Amino acid sequence: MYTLYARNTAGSMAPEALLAACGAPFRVVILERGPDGSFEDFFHRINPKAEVPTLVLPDDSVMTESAAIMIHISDLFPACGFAPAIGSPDRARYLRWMVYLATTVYMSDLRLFYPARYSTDAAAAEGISARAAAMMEAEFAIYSDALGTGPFILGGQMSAVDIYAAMLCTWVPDMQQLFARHANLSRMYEAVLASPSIRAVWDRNGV
Ligand SMILES: N[C@@H](CCC(=O)N[C@@H](CS)C(=O)NCC(=O)O)C(=O)O
Repeated sequence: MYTLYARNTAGSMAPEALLAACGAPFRVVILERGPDGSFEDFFHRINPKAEVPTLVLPDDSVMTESAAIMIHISDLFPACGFAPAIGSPDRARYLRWMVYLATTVYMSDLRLFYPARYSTDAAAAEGISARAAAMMEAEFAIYSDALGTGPFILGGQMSAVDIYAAMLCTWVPDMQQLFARHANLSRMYEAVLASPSIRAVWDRNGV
């Protein structure tokens, strides 16, 4: 049994959708914040960085880092077809864009919404957010070009990268405007959400 520590709509949504789509046995533990905004003490003992997603594996080892979790789960459930096998021609492209999204769009999103965490100068927050929004737009534009008519990053075959990208789209303050600018992202998002098990996780998260 996998245990996914999560917050609705946060970075745990893609791993939750992947676990569901793979038919993996898992439970979701939704974390609550204390009055000071921090997570409960027990969670800091599981993940010293106190971030979601945090996944406890069946052997009780702990995995963090959303992209690593996506890659690991997809590899463990090859029958689901969400990861090209090691050595297959698509593997490099799959890894490239998974890590791209985790290190660019995800990080820009954090700076956009939590600017105070990125400077000791409170006055800098507005500029950090504004710059992050611009960077996120440029990063999505690069990803949209890479998608082409896809609809997925590997063409006709959905992979874990697409689930991850769909989650990141939901964090854009105006997702419909994003889709108006980037038809490739819109097409990819609709194709990912056509999966009933993924749609059900989006619904459970309240998206
Ligand atoms: N690099 C990490 C980032 C995880 C992360 O920053 N998660 C956010 C939510 S999306 C979080 O839990 N932040 C802690 C907080 O908000 O207190 C990953 O890819 O999993």
